[in-house]
Amino acid sequence: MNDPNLPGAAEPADAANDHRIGLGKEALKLDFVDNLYYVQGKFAALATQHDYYMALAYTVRDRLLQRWVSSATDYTRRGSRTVAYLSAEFLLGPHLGNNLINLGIEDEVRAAVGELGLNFEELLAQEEEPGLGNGGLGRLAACYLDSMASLEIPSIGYGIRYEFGIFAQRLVDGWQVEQSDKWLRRGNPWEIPRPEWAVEVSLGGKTERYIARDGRTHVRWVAGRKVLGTPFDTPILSYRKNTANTLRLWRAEAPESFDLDVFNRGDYYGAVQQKVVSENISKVLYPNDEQVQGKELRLEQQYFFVSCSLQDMLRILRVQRIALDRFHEKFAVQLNDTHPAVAIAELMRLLVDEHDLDWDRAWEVTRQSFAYTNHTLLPEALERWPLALFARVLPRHLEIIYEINARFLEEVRMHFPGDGERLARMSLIDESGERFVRMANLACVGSHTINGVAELHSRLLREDVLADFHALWPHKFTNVTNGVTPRRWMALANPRLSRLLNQVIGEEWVRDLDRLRDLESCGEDAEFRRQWRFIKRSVKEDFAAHVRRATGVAIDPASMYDVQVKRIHEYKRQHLNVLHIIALYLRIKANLAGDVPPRTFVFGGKAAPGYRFAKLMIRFITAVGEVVNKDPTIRDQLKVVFLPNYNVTNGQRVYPAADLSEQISTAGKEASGTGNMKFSLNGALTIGTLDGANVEIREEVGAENFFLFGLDAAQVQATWRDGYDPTLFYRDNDELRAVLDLVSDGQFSRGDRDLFAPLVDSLLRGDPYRLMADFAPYVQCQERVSAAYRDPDRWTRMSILNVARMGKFSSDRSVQEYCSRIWHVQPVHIDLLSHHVARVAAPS
Ligand code: F58
Repeated sequence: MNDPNLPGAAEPADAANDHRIGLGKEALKLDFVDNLYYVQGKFAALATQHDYYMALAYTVRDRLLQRWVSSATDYTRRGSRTVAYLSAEFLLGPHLGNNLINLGIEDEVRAAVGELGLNFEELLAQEEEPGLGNGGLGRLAACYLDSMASLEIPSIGYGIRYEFGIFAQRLVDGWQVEQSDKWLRRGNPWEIPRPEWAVEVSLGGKTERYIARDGRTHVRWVAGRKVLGTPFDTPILSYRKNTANTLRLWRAEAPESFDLDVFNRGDYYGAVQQKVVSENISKVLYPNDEQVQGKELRLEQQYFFVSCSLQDMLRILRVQRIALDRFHEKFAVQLNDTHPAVAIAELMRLLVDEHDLDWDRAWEVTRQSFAYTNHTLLPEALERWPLALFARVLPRHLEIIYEINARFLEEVRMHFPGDGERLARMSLIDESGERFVRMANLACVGSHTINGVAELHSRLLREDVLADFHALWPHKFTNVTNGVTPRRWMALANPRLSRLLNQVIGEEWVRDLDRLRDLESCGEDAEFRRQWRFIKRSVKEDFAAHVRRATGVAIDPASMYDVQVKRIHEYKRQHLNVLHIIALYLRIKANLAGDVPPRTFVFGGKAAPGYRFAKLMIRFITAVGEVVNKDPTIRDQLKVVFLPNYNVTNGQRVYPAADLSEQISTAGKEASGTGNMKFSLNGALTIGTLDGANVEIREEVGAENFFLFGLDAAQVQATWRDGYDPTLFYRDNDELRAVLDLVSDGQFSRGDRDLFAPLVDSLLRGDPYRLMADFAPYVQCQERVSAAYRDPDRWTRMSILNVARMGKFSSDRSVQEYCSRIWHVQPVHIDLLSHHVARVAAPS
């Protein structure tokens, strides 16, 4: 091992100090000062903390660029098969700390900025996180980029450069208030615009038929308007390899030519207005999770980034002199849910209309290019576009979808003759009432592989949501259970635990998470358990200090931290958690609690701005907190905090501090969950239902190390089939009745009996998420949790075993499965170009 460019390798003294690439402290210091002056244009007397952060970010970026140019050069030279990961969301989180971990220069940088008289943590805290996603789906895309780079898989992430990411959440009088996320306000040092690769995207207008020179009828799309897509590239660094891949996000602008037209008509304001309309497309991330809105602008967003990305892929083919009809050999295109599914029609249009391929060949290429990941079981989250809207925005694509549909339905008829109902269900067009384009059906028809994100989810897709497609094409279906990156969610988020792991099992676990197994025997070592507890305790102290700053509430690090952080949704059942808190509250007040260990309940999560019930759930949490936290009879045995603005940064704070992870969704509703994995990897135990990846987590860590409760998916289904009466639980369970009566009486709303009435009503009238059935089992299960927590040695053993057995849930494993079973892409090892070559010989 003598690669001078790999961190940790024996570096010649001069390489460590090379200008802009050296990883040694002195080079970092020099370049930092250089960047402050020459890039940021500041000097000590005027520089703010943010200027220093920018200088440091540029210093780190310089090191990334050498790896990035080397990777791009290698991929181009070899024409490497490449994953194109299409996702409307990438929830990245801050770059700086992560890049330092991946480069392996955290200590050097800490020392360098220290010697310059600066505080490293303070600089890190300056970074605005790019919150370009809603939740699990967007964060998964970010974890997969990290793993693809670290596994040396050639890949490009394609998405939208939203000017405003997910809103910032504040709490005012216990209610959620949204604030726009101006993450670009002070500049983004991690991205590089590439205006030379901008592309035009058409929207609206009409189609025309004409006879081309080959004598065949062709179709021309006469656009109503055009927008320009400019790519902004962010390097995605691998963990201690030379690979740096690209995340390419598109920003919408008005094309010059279009401007000119309007100017020439003398309509200056009209021209500016056009600009505004065009730029709107990449203005803001839609903040809804699970409940899709059929908004025209959203369809425009989806089509915009998809068309830009496919045109970009065609450009890459041209540069590498690869024939168009070998598109599928060069690219494995992954559709992250149906949001980019219009890509199927767009690739057909590009190949057939713009590049004269015949339909059958184009369709073969298309079908061999795409694979589709489904992320939901909720019917209301399946995307469908009103036909009239679709026709208005994408007239040509609708024609193409009709043609695909006609041929597809012919195939269905052949397989299932005389089954009209099946035909109606499978059609790409929903004609049961108002007509819609069904995006999941389009994705299934145009993809070679369809996967769910956990075993249970994939089974429910096969048996229920996509059963008709499974009956027709069973070979297309597979499962890839989600995973999370151990770099961000362990090494970066939990440095203390990581240091202990490094000491005891070596450092390889970061790239090979199965190595955690070596911890299994440590649970029997009393000294190790003591260290384990010491670390958890100190992380909990830091978290308490953070909670104090963020909310003003004092929490006790000696109490059990019982945490539920995720988007707020009825199916995730934060309100079930609250009902349990109220039950404990009543028990303590009645002196019936016995010897319960003190608990701190931590909640965090955003509600979609238009989802009134979810906002009321937040108010319910904060209202119970207000009463419980200041009730002297509770004597600090219970605390309830709502941590505002749950995002990646706050996730990095909370997962390492948690003792108990709440994964309590109604069975059959959560596709996978990934927070469940982050908690367990940081030593929290899980209380959960048999839903999503909980099933597999429990399998891995062992039933005896997992707190299971509640109906399973089949039992939930049975309640729908056989009837369900939530009032019976109210009638028969005294504790549940007391809890709900207290809420109805206005105990948590200063006597206002109306405030939480919608909540209580939803439970007593229908209870679609089956909280009433699961309440008693949940409370009993929580008693088992308390009993286990009272025995620190037992709890610690369980915690160690949880971590030791979580290796499966690395996103490296997930990505490897995609690579071997779906993408058929191989790793490419990158040799670092020398500084000199990188500077002068990069291909255009
Ligand atoms: C989530 N979906 C699933 N959607 O709910 C979760 O179980 C799973 O672990 C995760 O995907 C990753 O597979 C999700 O986050 C969204 O946020 C969409 C945003 C766009 C509108 C529709 C929902």
